[in-house]
Formats: sequence, structure tokens, C-alpha cells
Amino acid sequence: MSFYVTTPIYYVNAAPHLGHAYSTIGADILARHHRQRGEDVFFLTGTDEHGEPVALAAEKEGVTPKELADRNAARFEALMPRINASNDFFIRTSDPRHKERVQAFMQRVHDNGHVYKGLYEGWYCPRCADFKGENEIAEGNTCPIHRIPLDREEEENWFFRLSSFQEQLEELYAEPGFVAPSTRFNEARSFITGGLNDVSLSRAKLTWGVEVPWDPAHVFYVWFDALLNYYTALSFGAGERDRTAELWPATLQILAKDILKFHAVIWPAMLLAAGEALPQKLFIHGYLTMKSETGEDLKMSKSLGNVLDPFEVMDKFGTDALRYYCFREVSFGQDGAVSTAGFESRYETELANDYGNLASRTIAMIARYRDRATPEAEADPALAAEFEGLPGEVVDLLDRAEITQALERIWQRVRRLNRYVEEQAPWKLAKDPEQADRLDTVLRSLAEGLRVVTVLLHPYMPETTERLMGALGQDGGFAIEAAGFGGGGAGSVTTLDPPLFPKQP
Ligand code: ME8
Repeated sequence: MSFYVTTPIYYVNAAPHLGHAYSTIGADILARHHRQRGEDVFFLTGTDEHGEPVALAAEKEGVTPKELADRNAARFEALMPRINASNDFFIRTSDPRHKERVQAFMQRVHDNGHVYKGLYEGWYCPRCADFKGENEIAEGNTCPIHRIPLDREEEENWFFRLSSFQEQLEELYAEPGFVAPSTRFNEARSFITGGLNDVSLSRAKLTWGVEVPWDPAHVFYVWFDALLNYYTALSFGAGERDRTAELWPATLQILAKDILKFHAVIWPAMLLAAGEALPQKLFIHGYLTMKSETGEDLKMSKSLGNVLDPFEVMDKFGTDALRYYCFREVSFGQDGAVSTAGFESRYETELANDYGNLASRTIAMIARYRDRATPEAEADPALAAEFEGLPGEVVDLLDRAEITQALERIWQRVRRLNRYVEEQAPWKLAKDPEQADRLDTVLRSLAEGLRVVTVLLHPYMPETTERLMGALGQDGGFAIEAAGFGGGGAGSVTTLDPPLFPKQP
């Protein structure tokens, strides 16, 4: 079984920020989870390098678009190992292999009769690289996302006959499924039921892009080139051979709501126009927001300047803490505010106290009372009952990309284990030789519970969980089958030094 997951490809007009890390970590958590299930996973991310957003930013900095793209693509590429993203490939749309595939694909769309030449006139946002419909224009002809004046554009373009896919797209949206969560599904469907107009496919004023093969005076409008990355990458980025036939269509495409229209409407229409299968599902997450200078919660974005630097956060708290925080604080699928104070508070109360302390205490008690050897005793059936069905719940939730809800279920058990320590008070049992068997049971149960949550937390916090698994002396690995309570061995523990989440000075 294969699982092909993608993130948007990010514009190289500036350096990466936490919003980009967020989508990528979300996709990574799912990729790692599906690897735990033994599936053939392919995880793609990369950079979107053509078009006006990049050309304009380069002009402003006095460099060529290629120079700017090289500089910033390197930053995005460096972000991936830094956030522990396990992407199988990093695509850059300036890659000649991508460009060649875009031309071949679009030639097919052309030959199938879905393009024509026409005159475009309308309002255009150079930052979105998007022509705005009448209902997408903010006061004073400004862009509602970037809050900059829109340009009035008039040019001769090649058009894509989007309108001719009206019926097929209505069918796609007849039943929920293609887009999640349901609010986004409804929004996507309303774009379609509102009636589709043909869209520009090329630009004659720009040179920074992929040449239109049947009219080299034009380059493709950047979105056509960009969306195709999901498809082209499989032919040259998935190993020695072309793996398109095995991996296409994508299982899951992750993106934020800012680019819903392109992915939910234009993208399936392009695929239909070329006779290709559609992705199985698009999951649309919300925005990470941050307080602006005026105290408003605004979408974190390069142009608004209210960004949290993921590198700084990771330097201070570690990569796993960032990964955890993002998906704990902001429910995947909704908007949510992040802040340094919120981050520090979760680090302290949840990572250092709930999980880190549980690990340190459990290991310390096994070391002290049982000379480092986890007792062979059977685990407590009452505690086992509370873990019953947990792996299945997590699998079901992650099948629906409910990353935050799955984390919450796991964390409920982390908290349960802490209460178990308090209830059982092993330090009291240790004082009474008649309670030796009970102490064995309690210590074994704690080690086992900790092992189970650690297997399930592995996709969220890969480094921490590996370290803890080593310290527990467990070698059962991270396969999802290992998440059954009672399946662990009687490992020999090692003290965690430093602790998993050291207290911050
Ligand atoms: O739109 N909160 O690139 P982009 C959450 N190149 N996610 C955020 C975010 C925030 N504040 N800010 C950015 C583009 N993102 C196009 C995409 S795809 C074929 C082409 C994430 O650099 C989120 O995934 O503006 C969003 O959809 C994406 O970055 C936009 O990145």
C-alpha cells in the first residue's frame, strides 16, 4: 500500500517562517505515522520559484530572480532536516526536469482542446500571483490577504477552459470527501456552484517562468507550473526510475486555506483536462496567527512582518518541542494564535512536567528499587484496560489527518500515567517487603504505559521518543503493532541525563 503526501511548495521571495514549518511538520507527522504502519510512503515538499512574487522581490533586492531563488530555496531546503522533516524529495520548480514535464503535460491539455487565446482584463495581486474576482477585492481595490493595491491588468493571454469542467467538478463535490474539513469542502463547492469562468494560463509580460511550448513568447502563469510539481516530481524525484504509475494519484495533499481555490478547483480541472487521476484528498489547515503591533491576531506572513522565527525557537527549545507545540496549540484544520508565552507554558507544563518527569521518575524508580531491571511481572489489568483500543483510535484519527485530536488522546494517557504514579505511590510500596509483587506490577505497568505512548508519539517527536526508548532499554521498535499495551519486554533502564526537556534558565 502506498501513501503519497505533499505540502504546498513555498515561494522563494523570502526566508521560511513558522507557517511553512507548520504545514511541513503536519505532513511529516502523517508520513512517519504511515511508515509505522509499514506503508510505501512518499513525502514531497519543495519550492515554487517562478512568477511575479519572486520576480518582484528580486527586482526590489537588485538581484536576478534566479539568484534570489537559489538563495532562498537553500534556506527552505535547510529548514527540512532542521525541523526533522523526513521528506523523500525536495522539488524546485526551476529544475529543468520539472520544466520539461510541465511543458509535456500542458501540451496534452492544449492538444485535448482545453486552451484558447483571448484578452484578459481585470484586477491582479502580484503577491498572490492571482487575478481577483469581483467578490475577492477588498476596499479601495486592495488585496484582502496582502493589503496592497491591486493592479489593473490587460493583456493577451492563453486561457484554460475551466468553465467546461463545471459539470465534472460538480460531480466531484456531489458527496463530501475530496476536501476536508467540511467547512472547507463547502467553501470549495461554493466556488464551483457559483459558476466557473475560464482562467489565464499564460503571461506575456513575464519571462521568469516555464515557456509555453506552442507559443514561446509566453510563460505559464505560475500556478499552472507550480501545481504540477506534485505530479512531475514522481518522474525524477522518487529514485532511479519514474514512479508516477505507482504513486500517482497522491493520497493526501496538505495546504492552508489561502490557496484552496487553486487546489480545489483549478488543480482537479487541469488533471481532468490531461486525463489524469485526481488526488484522493486535500486537507486544508488554518492559519497560525500572531498578535500584530496593533494587538490584532493576524495571519503570520512575510509581508505583514509578524512572524515567529522557527530557527530561533528550535535553538532554544529543541525541534521536538516546536513540533509538539504547533500541533498541540493549534487544532490542525483551524486558525490559532501562537506566542512565545504560550510556547513556554506548554513546554514547561506538558513537555517538561507531564512527559519528561514521567519518564525521569519511572526510570529513576526502576533503577532505585529494582537495580535498573524492569520487572518481568504482568502489567496491571486495570491500567491495561485504559489503554485498550488506543492505537486503533490514533490510526482512525490520523487517517482523517486529525493530528491534534490524535495527540490529545495520547496525551490523556500520559496524564493518566502520572495519576497512576500518585495513586500507587511506589515509594510507599518500596518500604514494605510484603508489597514487593505489587511494586513489580506497578513499575512494569509504568514502563509499559510509557513505552506505548512513546511509540505513538514517535511521529510527533522523533528524536525524543528514540532517546526515551533507548533509555527504557526497549528494542520492540516503533511499528504500530508495538503500540499494544503489554507487548513490551523487560528492558534494563538508563538514567536520562540531561532530562528529555530540560528546564529553561
Ligand atoms: O502560496 N499559517 O506559497 P507560500 C499556516 N507557492 N500556514 C502557513 C502560514 C500561516 N501563517 N503561512 C504560510 C504559495 N503557510 C504557493 C503555493 S503550491 C502548488 C504553491 C503555509 O510561500 C501554508 O501551507 O505563500 C500555505 O498554504 C503555504 O505556506 C503558502 O506558502
